[in-house]
Amino acid sequence: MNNQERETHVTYKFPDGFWWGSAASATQTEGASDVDGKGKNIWDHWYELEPNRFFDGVGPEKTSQFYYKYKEDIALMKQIGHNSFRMSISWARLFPEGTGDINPKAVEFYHNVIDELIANDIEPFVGLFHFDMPLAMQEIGGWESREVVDAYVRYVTACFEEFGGKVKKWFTHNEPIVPVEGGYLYDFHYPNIVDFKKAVQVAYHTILSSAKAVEAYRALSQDGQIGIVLNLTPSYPRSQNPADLKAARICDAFFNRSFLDPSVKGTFPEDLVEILKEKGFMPAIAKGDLETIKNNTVDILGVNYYQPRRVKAKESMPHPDSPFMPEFYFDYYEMPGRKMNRHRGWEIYEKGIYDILSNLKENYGNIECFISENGMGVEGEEKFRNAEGMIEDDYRIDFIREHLKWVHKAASEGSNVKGYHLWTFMDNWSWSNAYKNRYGFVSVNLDKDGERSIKKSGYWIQEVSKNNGF
Ligand code: BGP
Repeated sequence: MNNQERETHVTYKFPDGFWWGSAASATQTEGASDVDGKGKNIWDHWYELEPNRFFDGVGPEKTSQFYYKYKEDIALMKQIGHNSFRMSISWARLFPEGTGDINPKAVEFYHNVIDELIANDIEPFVGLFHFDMPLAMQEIGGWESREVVDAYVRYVTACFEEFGGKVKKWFTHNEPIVPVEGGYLYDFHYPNIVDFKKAVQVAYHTILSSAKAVEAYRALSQDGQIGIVLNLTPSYPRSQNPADLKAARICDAFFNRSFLDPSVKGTFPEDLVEILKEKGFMPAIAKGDLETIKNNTVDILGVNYYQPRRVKAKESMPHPDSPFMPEFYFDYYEMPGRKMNRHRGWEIYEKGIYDILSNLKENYGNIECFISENGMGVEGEEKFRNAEGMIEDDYRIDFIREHLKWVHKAASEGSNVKGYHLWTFMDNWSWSNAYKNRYGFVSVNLDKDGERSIKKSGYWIQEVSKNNGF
């Protein structure tokens, strides 16, 4: 091998046409939260109510200003070799009241962004709901309300009609379990309710809304694919003893199969349904719903993977007055020697990504999928900026590379995995951590009007995408 061959020698070669890119969401990047007719969403509202619940008191208006800088940002995506990018449409920008008249300025903005991506050979992957319920819809009950499901279907249908000629990859929801957990169980998203029964209704309506979106999309016979993005957290038992195994299985039912089964198979996990029935937590299900869910499973699955769950059998019973939680059935434990991203408090377990892909291959018909988020949030990255002004984020390169090795292994064993998107393209505002942890291939300097600069990982992924491997 001569030197040049050695430099471009690719050990981990990915399937042809592999999607390389990153993901972001409207509320976390656009800014312009009250201009050009955008309506308020729950984040704008919650920030007005309780700014102290947000890290450093920084709210969603202070984002990376993608609304104004999208051309510059898309040029950077192109520069670092992206052939795809997942964005989301803000429902409250398109329909300020959630329903009713469409906002022409928003239509124009999203056309401009989509056109700019396509002109740069970057395939737009478009999400329709990324945690940002329009306030007007929350005021009539949010996902607890059937009316909101209907309004969502009108909103997504308008998106398909308006943008479907250009967008060929749609996603009904991003991590739909997170608004359930945050908003209705663990108090980290608005409306900050703690009520398991409501949480189940919200989860159920979200699942139904996704199936109805798939149905609406197919009715238009557009030649694209529609999917959902789920955050999957493999549940590993502490030991092989039956009590630990059972605990891990129930945890998996609550946090993974709850959304995965209906989205991909059109059915609900029996063990979970049994618990809901036994405890009197079954949601209200209208006639015809279950057929809608059964008949409208997704074409493609986005997998967000950050961390596993380490599970053991329940050791002590909760206080009888404490509100019902999934954790009534299991405890978490800290696996000795585990690797941690201490900034975010999440375990790093690269093989988890392989286990998910293997599970999809074995148990979910090897559905077409891609890694739609994976990433490492790090505090204080400025200290890694070198004399030339580049952040040397070697830890992020290691993180991505080690995960990609497992994705590669899964692909070589027949997994139908088609791409890898990092969370996220550029440092952005996070729901409760604002700018504490930085995730991007590109840094955003908030003190210098959001000045962008490509990090070392951005140059690294440029090579990886060019070589379709590393
Ligand atoms: C996922 C979300 C993203 C993003 C990411 C990082 O759950 O889809 O929107 O925020 O997690 O998490 P965080 O911002 O909380 O560190």
